[in-house]
Amino acid sequence: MGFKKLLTSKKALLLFAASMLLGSQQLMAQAVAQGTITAGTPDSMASSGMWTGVLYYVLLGLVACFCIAILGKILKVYDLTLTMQGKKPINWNSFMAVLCLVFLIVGLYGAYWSLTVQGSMTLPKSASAHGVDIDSMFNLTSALTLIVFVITQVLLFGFLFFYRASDKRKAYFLPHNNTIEKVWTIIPAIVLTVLVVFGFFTWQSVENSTNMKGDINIDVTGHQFAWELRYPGPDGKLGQLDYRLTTGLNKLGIDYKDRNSYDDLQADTLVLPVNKSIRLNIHAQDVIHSVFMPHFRLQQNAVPGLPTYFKFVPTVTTNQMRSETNNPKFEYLLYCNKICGGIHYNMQKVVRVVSESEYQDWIAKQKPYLTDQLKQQLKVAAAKSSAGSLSSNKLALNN
Ligand SMILES: [Cu+2]
Repeated sequence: MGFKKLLTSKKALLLFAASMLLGSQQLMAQAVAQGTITAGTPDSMASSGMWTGVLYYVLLGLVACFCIAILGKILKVYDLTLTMQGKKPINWNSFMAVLCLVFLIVGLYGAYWSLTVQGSMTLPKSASAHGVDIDSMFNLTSALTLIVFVITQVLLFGFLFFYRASDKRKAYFLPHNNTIEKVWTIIPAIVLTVLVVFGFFTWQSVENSTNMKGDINIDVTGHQFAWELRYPGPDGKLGQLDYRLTTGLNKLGIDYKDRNSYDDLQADTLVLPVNKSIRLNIHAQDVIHSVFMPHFRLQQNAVPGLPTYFKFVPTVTTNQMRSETNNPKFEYLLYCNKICGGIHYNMQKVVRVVSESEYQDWIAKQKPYLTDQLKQQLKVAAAKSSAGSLSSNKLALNN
């Protein structure tokens, strides 16, 4: 095979992709074992050293492929020599059958390795009340599919091994068997029905949260490329928003004709009191973003012009999670889960779950959105408006 042909060969590309994948997975597993990275913090993976390591595994994969090809050629020569000497040639059917058995054992070990080593790289236990239900649904689905996976692989490769072509027996012709048809239709139908119904009720309980009262209402607004947070002030109510009122100072377009807006607060960190029901009101100002808080098993799109919301109860404080994960630097994060533009990766916010008293201390220190500068701007706008210009964002400060 010429070099040009090798480059365009699908098999060669497939081998290259497989070695890249295996190499990066192997290195990630090593990094986790050494404690260089921790579960849930994939950003720290982007080190140049890792890619040199992947290249090493790609080369190792290519060397292994060459060795197998050379071994194949040697066997072929050996086989031809046996034929020339009038001896019994290699039984290729038995040879392939043994290879199938080896493939089954290596493959099953690979699946076990992946479960134990990479399994530890998944997220830690859920930190929200509904997350426990989602996790149990995920675990049940994984357990069932794992059982089916092992049974089907053992049957597939076991049949290839035990019923390989042989001169000593004749193949059994089986055109149709109703019992087998019934078994492999009814059993998957029952299992899938159980999974779908279980999933439906779990999803209903998560999304259909109308009877869960939101103790704290928080506005989360996405724009390219940051999240803005708005907390209600002492009145516990958030004022109305109107995107047409957005200015340099009034970044969210808060409507100050609504008195509930006066004491609204701005914050840099999403701080949540533990075991309280939280309602996130989700907005977007430009393109579709997505509020993604994986530790709370929470994701909801932020759509311009269509406010959405998500209610949930955080159940594990940041400090508890730090001691449980043995990681004193652990932080919950709020990500954007829509590729919304060039600096999409920058849309991260720290989420901190604290006790009720810590929350009260923190909220008391947050600054109001209505700054003196903004008050000044609104007064000018109100004066202009009363002088006959277009109606604008008036401020009724005579309370
Ligand atoms: Cu985004």
